[in-house]
Amino acid sequence: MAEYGFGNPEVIQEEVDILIIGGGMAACGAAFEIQKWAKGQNLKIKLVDKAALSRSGAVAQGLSAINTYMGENDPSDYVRYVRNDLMGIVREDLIYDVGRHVDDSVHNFEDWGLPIWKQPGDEEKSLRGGGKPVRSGKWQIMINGESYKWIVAEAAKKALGMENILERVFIVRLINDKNDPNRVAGAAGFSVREDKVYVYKFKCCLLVCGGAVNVFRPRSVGEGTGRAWYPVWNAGSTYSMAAEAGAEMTMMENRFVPARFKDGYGPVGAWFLLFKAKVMNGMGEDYSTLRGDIIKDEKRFGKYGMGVPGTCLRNHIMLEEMINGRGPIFMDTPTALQKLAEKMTPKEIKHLEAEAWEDFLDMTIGQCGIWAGENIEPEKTPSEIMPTEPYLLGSHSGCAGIWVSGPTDLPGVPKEWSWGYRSMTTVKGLFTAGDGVGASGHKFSSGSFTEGRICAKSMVKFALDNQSWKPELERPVEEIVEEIYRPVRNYLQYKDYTTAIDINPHYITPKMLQFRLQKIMDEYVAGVATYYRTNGKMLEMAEKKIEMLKEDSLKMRAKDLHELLRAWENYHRIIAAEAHMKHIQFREETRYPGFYYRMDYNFIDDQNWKCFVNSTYDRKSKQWAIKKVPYVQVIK
Ligand code: SFD
Ligand code: AMP
Repeated sequence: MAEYGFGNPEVIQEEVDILIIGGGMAACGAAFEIQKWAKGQNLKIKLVDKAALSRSGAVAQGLSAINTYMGENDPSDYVRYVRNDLMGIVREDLIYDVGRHVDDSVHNFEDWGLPIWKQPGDEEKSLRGGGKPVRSGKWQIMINGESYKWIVAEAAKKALGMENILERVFIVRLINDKNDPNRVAGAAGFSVREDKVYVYKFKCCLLVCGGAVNVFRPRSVGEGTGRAWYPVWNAGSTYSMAAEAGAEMTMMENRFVPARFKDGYGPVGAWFLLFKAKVMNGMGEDYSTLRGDIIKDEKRFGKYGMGVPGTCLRNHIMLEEMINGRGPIFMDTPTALQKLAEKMTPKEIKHLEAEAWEDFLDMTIGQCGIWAGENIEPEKTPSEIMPTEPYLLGSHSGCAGIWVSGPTDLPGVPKEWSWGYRSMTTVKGLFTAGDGVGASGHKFSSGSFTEGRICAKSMVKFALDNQSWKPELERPVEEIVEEIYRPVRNYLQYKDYTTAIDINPHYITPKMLQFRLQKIMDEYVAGVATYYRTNGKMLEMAEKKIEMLKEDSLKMRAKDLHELLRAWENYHRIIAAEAHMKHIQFREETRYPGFYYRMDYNFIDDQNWKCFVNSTYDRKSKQWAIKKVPYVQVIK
């Protein structure tokens, strides 16, 4: 083994008070905030990220807008907006809490150097100083955000200290406490650059590894493989590690199927909201005006189609066009730009066209590649729009995630929604934020950062309240190391059995296993193959196949550290996928038409299903327990 160069990892063990797992928006929020509360307390705090902080997570490529900024708006109104968009079932206490704190985070971003667009005349004023932002929508403000993550990470690094940050370490598992199975005591992972395994003990941790991408077969296959809208390095780690530690999950049936510019996955928000573009079908019809009323069918959609349609319902109207042969769907960029240009000087028109490109250059550069490669000039040629493969996330326009303890100072919130420390999961010492928090979407980058800050405060309190407590790992370190390196062992032990290293009866490559997962999810669990449709029988098939896939996942091989990363990402995806499938199976209605359809219950059923669906996973028996939890409206 030694002669092969890797396979005998150095094991590094460390005890800290607080471990932050992940380095994205939520983690940076926590890193920025935590020293303020920990000052003088002699707490050891560490952050580990699988990638490099400056460009890790969803904001890696930058963004063009901050989608959650209150400004002149009332946080209660924000709650109403999120509730409507997520079809009535959300944790309003959590959303309100983000709403009342989020603006301070955005003001900090500007202080740190993020350029925020201002209304004419206000260019020199900061938001804090009363400058009025350019709003694309009621909640969204425009930024020049190519370096957004870089700027935020710099502030996080400065606040926490680079000596407390370890990059390129992938955390594989949380480890429960030896004496209290409902408590976390540690976490373990490996370096993606060196032959090293890291084992941490802590009093508490923040698990913020983003959502889950590439669980479903993507639309981009073959030469386009690898393109996705949400970041491919969000591999379900948050959901799987929390579930395996015993945390109660919530709304894992939810998913986000965004309408995006086809093939390049460019977001549509700026086009709809800022440029006021319209979409049309293949016949050039403004189909949402012509046939938008289909969502007013009360038997199928209840009252949800009567007001401003939520994101899934907008998708539903588009999907009906596609399914009935009236595609492709186009974003009419030329008309939108021409209308805006009517009162502009030639110089202003050039600037407008540059903004159209910059929207993508700042955030989804691949879309510019498509435009350039296909000779598309947006002022002349419309672009195709397409609903993507499903993503699991809790911070954007979705609400899959973990059930967490809420704030205690809001009237009308059920007592059982808060159990001590804000943002703690049902497992003692395990906190989450951003994509990790379920039943409360539409936080976006700014809200995720804000939730990280909220966690920082409560984690410090937790660590101080538990100062005399000593974490003890439930499992021996050697066993954990062997488990993490199992894919390497599979490879080293069997690699000489065949002459082609990818073909071997003793192991499966992570890539092939990922294809299998994506095929199952796509074909049985309402992926693009079936136009997002499934039923009880299809889910039963998926259940069996995922169970076998889980067994086979023990046979994944890793011929190098890169494959070891891929192997564990896939394992995390499988657990997240299983949770999603089990929740869809349990919820016998179609709560999110346009995101997925249970064809055997193809209607919204408020009478029986206006409730949260929560689950817990038993790592030892590999069984899920699923239940209904009452929804309570907090804000009128
Ligand atoms: O245009 C491990 N988002 C948008 N937010 C906005 O405010 N405005 C926008 O314009 C938004 N749009 C958008 C957005 C995202 C993307 C990809 C695009 C466009 C193309 C959403 C936000 O970015 C998102 O809500 C937040 O970033 C979520 O924050 P967080 O912290 O929950 O997740 P993260 O930032 O992805 O960070 C995850 C981190 O975890 C690390 N990691 N580390 C150790 N071990 C493991 N096992 C790990 N697994 C993952 C990652 O490296 C990363 O650091 S638009 O579409 O509307
Ligand atoms: P997107 O670019 O699709 O991720 O959207 C960015 C922001 O704009 C999010 O807050 C969306 O909810 C919002 N948004 C996108 N499209 C529309 C639309 N057609 N109507 C209203 N809001 C939208």
